[in-house]
Amino acid sequence: MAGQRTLTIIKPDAFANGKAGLILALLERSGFSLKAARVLHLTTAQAGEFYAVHKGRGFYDELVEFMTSGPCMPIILERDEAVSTLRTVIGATDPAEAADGTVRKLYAESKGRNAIHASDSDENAVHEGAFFFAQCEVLPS
Ligand code: 3AN
Repeated sequence: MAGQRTLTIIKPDAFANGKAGLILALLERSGFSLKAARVLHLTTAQAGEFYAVHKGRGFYDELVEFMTSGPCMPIILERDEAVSTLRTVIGATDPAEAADGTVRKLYAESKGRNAIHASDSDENAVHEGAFFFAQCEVLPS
């Protein structure tokens, strides 16, 4: 359903630090329900493909290295205005600039190791959801 779903990833830093449960609780408190979830350790090829849009930027290699440094947790979330609401709930890319109470303010270490990913548009939410999950692995509304 357009506008109702988004893709988040609890990144390797937060997962390794044992913050996955706390982040899920914050997301659920923010009105999201889980429609698909998994734990996986991305390969370099998979991380490179997922972040292909950033290829050529100065932080690309660092980003791929970080995202392959340990397990992460992709999740499809549902609620009204899913993309924009999740962007607000996770906070600014740089935790130093993130608002109080946001996931990144609470759990991110730096602009690179920033705890969580969120899709930036409905179109990318669909694309990113399909990157991680087969249709039969995603719950209906
Ligand atoms: P966001 O995740 O807030 O949408 P983007 O799309 O600008 O941010 O960047 C994607 C990811 O690339 C970020 N989550 C972060 O992990 C990494 N990144 C962005 N800018 C930097 C940077 N200047 N230095 C290191 N990593 C960065």
